[in-house]
Amino acid sequence: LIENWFSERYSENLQLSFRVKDQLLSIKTDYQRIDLFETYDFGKLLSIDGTVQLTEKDEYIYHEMITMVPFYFNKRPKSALIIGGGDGGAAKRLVDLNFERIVNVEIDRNVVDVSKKYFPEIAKSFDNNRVELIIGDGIKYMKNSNEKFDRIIIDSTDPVGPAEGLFSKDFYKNVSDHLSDGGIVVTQSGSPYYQPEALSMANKGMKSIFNNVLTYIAFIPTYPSGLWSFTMGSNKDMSIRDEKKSFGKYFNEDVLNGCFKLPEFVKKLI
Ligand code: AG3
Repeated sequence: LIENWFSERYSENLQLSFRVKDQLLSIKTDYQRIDLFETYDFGKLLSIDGTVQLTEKDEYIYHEMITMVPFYFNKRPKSALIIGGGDGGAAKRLVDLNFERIVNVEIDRNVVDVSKKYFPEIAKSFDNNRVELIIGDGIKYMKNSNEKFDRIIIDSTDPVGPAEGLFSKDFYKNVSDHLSDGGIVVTQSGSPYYQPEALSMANKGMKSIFNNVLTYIAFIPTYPSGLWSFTMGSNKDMSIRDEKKSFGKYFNEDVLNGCFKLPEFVKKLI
C-alpha cells in the first residue's frame, strides 16, 4: 500500500506531515514553487516553497486575525492596502468588514490564478468592485504611489526569498509614509517558537519607525508549532474603539482582548 504525504520541514529533526489524496498542481514560477494538495484532514492545501500558506479548513483563523484585530482599533477604517495575499483571503474579510477601497498588490500572478481555480470561494473577493488587484512588487508599488491607507496588511510568506524585504526597516518607512492619520500596519510575524528571528525582525524594524508597536498571537494548527504571531504598528496611540464587535469562526471580542497577552518567551523576543 502506497501512501502519499506532504511535509513541511520545521527543523532538521521535525516536520509536519499531511496525508494527501492527490497532488493537484506543482509549478515553478519566476518567484517560487507552488504546490496544491488535496489532504485528508484539511481539504485543499496551498504550499509555497514547501511551506503551508493556507488550507481550506483553517484559513479562516489567519485571515480573520490579520484583518479583524487591527480593524477594531482607532477610528473605523475605510481603505486598506494588502501586500501579498494573492489567495484573496485577506481581501475577502476586508470586503465583509465593509472597507470601501481595498488595493491588493501581489507579486506572483500564479498565486491568484491558482486560488481562483482551487479556492474559488476565497478568490471571488477579487471580483468585488471595491477590490483592485495589482500584480506587481509591493516594495516598488509603495515607492511609486502616494495614496494613503487606513490599514496596510502585509500578508507575506516567511522572511526568506521574495518576502525578505517586507520585514526591513526601509520597507516599514515606506509603509509609514502611506498610512493615513491614525492608520495601522499589520504584518504576519511568524512562529515565535520556530522562527523567533521573524518576530524579532518585524518588531525591531517596526519599533525603529513607528511610535507604537503591538504583537498578538493566534492558534493556527497548520503553521509551525501552531502558535503564530502578528505585529502591528502606528504613529498614533492604538486603542480598541467602543463599538459592538462582530465575530467570525475564531475571532470574537474575548479573542480581541486576549490575543495581546503574551507568554514570557514571546515577550523576550520583542
Ligand atoms: N501567509 C503566510 C504564512 C506563512 C506560513 N509559514 C509557514 N508555513 N512556514 C499566508 C498566506 C495566506 N493568505
